Amino acid sequence: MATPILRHLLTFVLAAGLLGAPALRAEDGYDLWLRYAPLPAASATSPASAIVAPDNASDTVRAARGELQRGLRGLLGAAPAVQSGLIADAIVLATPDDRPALAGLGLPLAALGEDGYLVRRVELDGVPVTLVAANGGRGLLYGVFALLRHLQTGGRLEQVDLSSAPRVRLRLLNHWDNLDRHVERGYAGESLWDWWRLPDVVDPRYTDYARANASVGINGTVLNNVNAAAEALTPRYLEKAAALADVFRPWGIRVYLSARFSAPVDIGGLETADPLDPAVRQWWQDKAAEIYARIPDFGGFLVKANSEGQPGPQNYGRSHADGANMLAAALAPHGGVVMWRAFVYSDTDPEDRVKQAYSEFKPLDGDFADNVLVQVKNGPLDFQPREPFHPLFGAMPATPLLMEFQITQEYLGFSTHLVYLGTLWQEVLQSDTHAAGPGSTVARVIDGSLHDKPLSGIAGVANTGTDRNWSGSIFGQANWYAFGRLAWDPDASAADIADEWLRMTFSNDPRFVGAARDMMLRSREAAVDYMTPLGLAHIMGTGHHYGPAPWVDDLGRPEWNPFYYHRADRDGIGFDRTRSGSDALAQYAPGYAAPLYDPATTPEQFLLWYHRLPWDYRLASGRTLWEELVRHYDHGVAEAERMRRSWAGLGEFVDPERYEQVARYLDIQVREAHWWRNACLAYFQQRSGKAWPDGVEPPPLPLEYYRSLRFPYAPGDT
Ligand code: GCW
Repeated sequence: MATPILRHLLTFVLAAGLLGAPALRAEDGYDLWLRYAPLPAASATSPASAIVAPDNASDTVRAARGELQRGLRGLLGAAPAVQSGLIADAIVLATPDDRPALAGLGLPLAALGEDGYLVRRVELDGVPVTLVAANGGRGLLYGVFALLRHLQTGGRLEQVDLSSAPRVRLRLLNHWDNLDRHVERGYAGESLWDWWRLPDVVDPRYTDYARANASVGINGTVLNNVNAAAEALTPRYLEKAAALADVFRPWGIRVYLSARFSAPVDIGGLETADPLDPAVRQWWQDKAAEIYARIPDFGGFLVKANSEGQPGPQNYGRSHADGANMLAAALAPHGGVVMWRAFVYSDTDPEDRVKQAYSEFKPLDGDFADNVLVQVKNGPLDFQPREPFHPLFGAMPATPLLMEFQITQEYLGFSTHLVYLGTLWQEVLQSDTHAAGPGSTVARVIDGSLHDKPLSGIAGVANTGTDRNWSGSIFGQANWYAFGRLAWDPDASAADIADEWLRMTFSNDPRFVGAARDMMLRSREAAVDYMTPLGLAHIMGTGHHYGPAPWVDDLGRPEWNPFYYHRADRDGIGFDRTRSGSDALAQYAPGYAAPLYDPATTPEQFLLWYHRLPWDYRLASGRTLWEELVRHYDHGVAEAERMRRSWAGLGEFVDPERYEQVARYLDIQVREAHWWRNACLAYFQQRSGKAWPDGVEPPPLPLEYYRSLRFPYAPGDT
């Protein structure tokens, strides 16, 4: 009997043969959204006659030119030649410096800054052309990708009219990649960086990585894990990092490194890493000079200090600002920045964990050097399926705050759950902090506009690895893509981004795009519902964070335990963060916090995050809290099943290899959604003592079964 894959292939080949349709070429996902698949004849756009670019092109302009040729060859079947003379219907890449005629066109080039671009049909010296204009090479590169995206998503060359400039300066990936290639929280194979063979062997894949990032405007990458090995700063490894920097440079991507705070002791032979010690300061200055000698455009350091066992300035009785400023002073002469993480919670402090970062950092506002950004996770806990925005956003007007999102799905089912994160990030970015009155969105804190900050940044913890498809799953690629697009424009719409990605990755057929976009847009809420509905959080398995474990209550520190976050017993469930509890709400501006003090005016999605309520508490629906909790878990499962059904109807639009992988993963997701629902409800039912609501299926197995499951080799663990 044929395996499902064979069966699918067979049906597919037969159907294609019978209908005389061209067979969809099997694809493994390596090409991401840069497949440049031939445009269907019906929508074919008029070909370009040539690519006109300056003779003395920089590496970046050469990269742009090459990408344009590659893209057009795929999309239109032929790559126009590159030449320097103008001819009608050419695509012209130009900056005001190399083509003074641009000045006469009255184009709004000044507003584009260094990285913005403009693509439109114009007459240049009397010749009708498609112009890609920018103030420099990077802008041209981004303009070329925008033009290709326009064609890939069904736009026509003769109608092109695009203009955009990034709102955020630093648009970075953070790799939690160890030097032994293990990726902390990685679910897509090993690290892309083959540290051992670098710099002698430079994998061509590094170029494709850079192309993919450049195509969405990502302009920097932190190569190594924030739980950093000091060896990353030794000459041997700097040479390797320099080789990667050489590959990335033409694509507008700078290299950054995570710095271990104790490096002067670990690899420098000093006895202290005290940031106020002159020898320590000198050591970092020398280290910076050494790095810049090898990597002249090195971006700077990312630092996790005094957090989860990492060393930091507090080991020497100094503050986070002392530590950050010491590194900032070493980098400043070279133009580098320090990204100092605010992900701190103490191992001795009994304060509500979600309050601790604010308590620690807010008093330091104004103390950081000009080239320091404080890097803050989107929520105050840890990349949960849903959290309110972090209270530091809006609360440090004198400090540039860099947003840290997590692209890799540590708490969201790993790479086998289809969870489109664009909607999660949009929800955070559009949250109103009320810090400077209504309309003070997180997006405006991050892009620097709210408090007039010249430095701004967004980082995403990467989901890339050695898997052929880069992200461990095809739909995981959408999260990488969406991260880049939102970093460029934090007000972009997650729905539009999903639409674009689907068209580039699969097909422009509206029947496909409509159904698949619907799956993507509902997927995150589905995951919230089958994992942590109504404001629950952090009830995942210990260490690996795979699967449900709300019952865990015996770990060394209270906040390591899922139980700490829900406190379910006979009387009720939830964490009281109002005045009668931890009053974490006091860390937010009153405009945001006021309605949240009352459960009746708290959005249900945050109900148990802010309130502890009795099981019989009635929600707006008229149902009790217990009934509503059950309903949400059931709804999450139904949504996962619905996704699987939707995908089953989309086979004709997708090549068999990618179709099958998505289908198999959806099987896993449905199975695990049931598992989450059953395990959590079995546990909460036991804690509450409540009867199963009418018509609800009790979990098929006893709680003990779910509690007994162990996952010793789950990927990505520390
Ligand atoms: O999300 C948690 C992870 C750790 C991670 C830490 C952090 C890199 O479980 O693996 O360490 O956060 O962000 O520092």
